[in-house]
Amino acid sequence: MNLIILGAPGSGKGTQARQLAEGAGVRHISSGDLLREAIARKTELGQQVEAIIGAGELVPDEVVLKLIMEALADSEGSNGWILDGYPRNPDQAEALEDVLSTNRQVVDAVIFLKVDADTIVERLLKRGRVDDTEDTIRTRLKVFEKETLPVVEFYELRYDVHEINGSMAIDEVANAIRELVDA
Ligand code: B4P
Repeated sequence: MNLIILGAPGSGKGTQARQLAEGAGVRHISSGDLLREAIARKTELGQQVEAIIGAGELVPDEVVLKLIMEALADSEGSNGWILDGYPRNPDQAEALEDVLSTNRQVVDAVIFLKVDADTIVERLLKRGRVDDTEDTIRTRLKVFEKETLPVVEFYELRYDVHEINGSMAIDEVANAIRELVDA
């Protein structure tokens, strides 16, 4: 099973992808986690992206694509993957289509978690990660509307995009995703 989870920051992408991947025995590929790992290890790439993430802006496409390609290559031979946080703009979506067609892989489902902005701000302030300050959250939401919402339209032209209400409790969202994946 190869799945893409789209949604605003704080919509529950990471939360749901982690649970679902564990249950289904597939690889969870989170662009945010890969970038944060690079920052924690103080690699050259990590130092390059730290300030960008702190400001709530998107990291350059070629930097993230490299990490995603490595993770997809690593997951070859597994039962599949769940992509969380990638693609985040139409150019990344195009690049992913190219990589998947080269690897002869297909996308089985695209899920879009929809949550209103006030709920998102409330959730992320509670989490309190380094990029979860009110100003940065507002920037990330603007970036999402401008850059990532067009990705939903990109996929609607190619696949069935399943919209799920991400404002429900974590378990309810998980059940809704599972019903869809098992169908
Ligand atoms: P991400 O790591 O993707 O961070 P995120 O959008 O905030 O979502 P995340 O998955 O972590 O959180 P979730 O909604 O599950 O990106 C961070 C930064 O990395 C970006 O701003 C950007 O700079 C960079 N980046 C990443 N990918 C990139 C790309 N492709 N291109 C360029 N740059 C990129 O959960 C949030 C909180 O809500 C948690 O505390 C959780 O417990 C809570 N929660 C979740 N579901 C809930 C529910 N149903 N009810 C109540 N609380 C819930």
